[in-house]
Amino acid sequence: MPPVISSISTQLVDLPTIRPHRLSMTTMARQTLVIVRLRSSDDIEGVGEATTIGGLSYSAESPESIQCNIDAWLAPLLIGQPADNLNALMARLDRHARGNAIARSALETALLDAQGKRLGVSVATLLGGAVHDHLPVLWTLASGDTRKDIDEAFQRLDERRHCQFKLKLGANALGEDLRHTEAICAALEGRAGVQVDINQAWDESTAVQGISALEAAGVALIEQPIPARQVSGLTRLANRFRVPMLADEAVQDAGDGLTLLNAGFSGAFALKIAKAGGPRGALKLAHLARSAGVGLYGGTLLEGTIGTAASLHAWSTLPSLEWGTEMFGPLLLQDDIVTEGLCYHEFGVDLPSGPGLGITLDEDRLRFYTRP
Ligand code: MUC
Ligand code: MG
Repeated sequence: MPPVISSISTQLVDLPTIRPHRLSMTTMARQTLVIVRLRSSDDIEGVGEATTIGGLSYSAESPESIQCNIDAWLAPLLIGQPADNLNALMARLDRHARGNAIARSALETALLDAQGKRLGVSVATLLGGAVHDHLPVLWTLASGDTRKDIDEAFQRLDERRHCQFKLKLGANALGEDLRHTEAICAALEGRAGVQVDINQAWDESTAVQGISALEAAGVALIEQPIPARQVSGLTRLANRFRVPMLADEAVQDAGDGLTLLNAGFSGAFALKIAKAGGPRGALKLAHLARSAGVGLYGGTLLEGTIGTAASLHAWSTLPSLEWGTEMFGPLLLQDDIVTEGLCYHEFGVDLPSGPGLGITLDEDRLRFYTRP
């Protein structure tokens, strides 16, 4: 008799950030993790996590909608089903529920964690095997203050924690954003690389003006300058400039990847397990991109340790990530809900060793931060 899924519970966990994190669409003072605990009849528990950014300001799912849709719709589809066949379980979700990629990602993560624990292997092994055990990680400078950002960058460099930095643009007028970026590029020249993420804030003509100046300042990569649905515009920008365009919100999953490739897009893709409904969907996009010769970037939706570990297990199976990763989510949070955090050193992070995700919840701290 195969084990069956006996229960799935969700809880909202609010963790304060180490400083306000300023993006084009919101400023974050805390991050909310939706923690999913999935138990089976063989007494094995798998843990998953869903996050987004600033309630509904990043996507159509909020922490509260993720919790509600898992509890009311997705969990009942899984409870009572054989726990050890991920393909069958995810196909069942596909058949009966639409959308909700972030919620699905948390469920798929919990299923992978449980199956790894059941078989005594890591999630990366379940996904075909890790080819890297240490991945590069950049840091996002988003305090909203140029001087503070420069000080923060030097501190991270001195600690040998990060040597690539991402700036969040689009909340200010273009001129102000350009002065901010030029000052940071000049301060870090020869010591670290700088890339920017506009999170869809510009229209195309502002993007042409902005990207010309950013290219001249030495910015290495331009992420999602214009709205996600403007595929032709993003393709035009990618063809116009030498500095590469990174598609983020425009490429949620392999279907979007195909749309961008068919349009002639020649930039890079940001992978996120949350966008693609889980680690396996993100890898499907990654393999499509690899076949088309498109570069990859291991993206975050500012996950905590559980979601970051799930992403790392997926990224570790890829032969190359041309643009590295931004799996710094746990470092942005003041505290954690696991017994042992991820190990960040030498400008990157270690892949946690299994079984499953290789992460254990700290029940006391989890209780402390859970929303009543
Ligand atoms: C995004 O859009 O890439 C990643 C890093 C960060 O600071 O925000 C996220 C979201
Ligand atoms: Mg982005």
